[in-house]
Amino acid sequence: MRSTRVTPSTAPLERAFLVGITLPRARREDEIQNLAELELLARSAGAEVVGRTLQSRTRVDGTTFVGKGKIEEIAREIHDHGANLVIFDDDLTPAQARNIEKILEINVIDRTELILDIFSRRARTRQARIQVEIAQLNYALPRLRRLWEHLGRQAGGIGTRGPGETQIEVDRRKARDRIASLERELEKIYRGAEERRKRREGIFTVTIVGYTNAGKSTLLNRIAGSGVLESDRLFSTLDSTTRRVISPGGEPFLLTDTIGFIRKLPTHLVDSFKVTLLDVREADLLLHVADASIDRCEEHIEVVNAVLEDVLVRSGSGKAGAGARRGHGEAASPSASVPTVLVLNKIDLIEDAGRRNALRVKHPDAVLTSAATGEGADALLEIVESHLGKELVEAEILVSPEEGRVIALIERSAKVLSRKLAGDRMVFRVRVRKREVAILERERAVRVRRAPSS
Ligand SMILES: Nc1nc2c(ncn2[C@@H]2O[C@H](COP(=O)(O)OP(=O)(O)OP(=O)(O)O)[C@@H](O)[C@H]2O)c(=O)[nH]1
Ligand SMILES: [Mg+2]
Repeated sequence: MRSTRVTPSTAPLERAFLVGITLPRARREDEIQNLAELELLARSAGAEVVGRTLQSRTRVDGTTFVGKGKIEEIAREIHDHGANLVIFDDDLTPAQARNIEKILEINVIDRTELILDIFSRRARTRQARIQVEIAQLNYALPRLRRLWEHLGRQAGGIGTRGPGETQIEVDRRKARDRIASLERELEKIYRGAEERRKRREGIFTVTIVGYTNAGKSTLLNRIAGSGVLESDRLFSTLDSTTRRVISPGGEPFLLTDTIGFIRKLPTHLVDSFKVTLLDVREADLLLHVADASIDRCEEHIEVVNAVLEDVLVRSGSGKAGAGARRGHGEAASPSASVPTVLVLNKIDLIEDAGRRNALRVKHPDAVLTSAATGEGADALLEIVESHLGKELVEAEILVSPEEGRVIALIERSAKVLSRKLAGDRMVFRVRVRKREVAILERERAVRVRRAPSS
């Protein structure tokens, strides 16, 4: 298995101080975990976390988010730790951010800005870059004034990359024009992707979804043996990667790795990543990968289900709906008609047999895997195969040997059981999806005879 790993290139530039609050209805334990996740995010953005604080409040302060006294305390901590960046775990209004910056005289960003920054660092393809830039511009629009103040003071830090850096002089109108033009470009890319999807229509498509860092890319690499970036940083994958895989029984299917989800995923991102997330809507089977080794496993599963629902409902998919039907062997999933298999990954890290059993009891239909060691991969492939098998029929396809394109199509999308030349025709005996038979029947050069049993 080939894999590329991210290695930190230089010493961290930013020394970040993290701030969270606990409101009356939240559990302090949860907020501590949330801050730990914020720390992972900050580190993924290349910052070093030098301190943190969690304040219990009855409500959010409209002017400075946390209370005045707390801000003064933060000011002292920043000084003591030599921090040069403050990151709030919740989204700040433009006014709050401005006010806090005035007092602290230091770069202040919120969770959304941090996530957008990570995305902008990770974006590699044109599509991902456009998606991130649209999200950044939409986020920046109501905050332009603050952004310009920012840039007047310092540049190059977390949260100041992207549109701000290159378009310091643009006004709102220009930003909107830019968004419109990016959206047009995205639309073109989208149409290209549509074409590609049409071409692969008929092949069983399995899409891997899950919380960031759950091991989705590692699982894809394990199953498809391909070099997709896997790393312990958050949001390593921004673009969907699709690999063609042959099941143990010899049936081809497509396996797609997607962007990770996270608690409080910025809305702008969900919107602009819709193209990527089409892979979710159009899947025949979803593999929901969760990191079973962490305390928050259940919570992450719920977050992913909620984002899936958001994506499916807001993108107007007919597959979504409130009354999600749950078939046997399928995880509780909002993606109604897309069957979903829950994959509890990283079980190599769970040595305690009691904990493994508890997982099995809680999720009787889930597959326990370790993408790292390969444990459970065969069981997972069997499940994929059983879903795939439900849709397969045997057929005989007659085609002229000159029809190279059609022959390639047959060989790509079907399991060829035998092939022979009969007169001026090639006769393929295949096991293939019903949908694929329908597609082949549309080809003029082809005659399809379904096997009597199907
Ligand atoms: N011990 C152990 N580590 C794993 C396993 N699967 C993945 N990892 C590690 O977990 C980290 C995240 O793995 P990825 O495959 O990059 O996770 P991902 O879900 O693709 O993450 P994003 O693309 O960032 O959303 C990497 O350091 C992997 O080596 C596993 O089964 N066991
Ligand atoms: Mg990944």
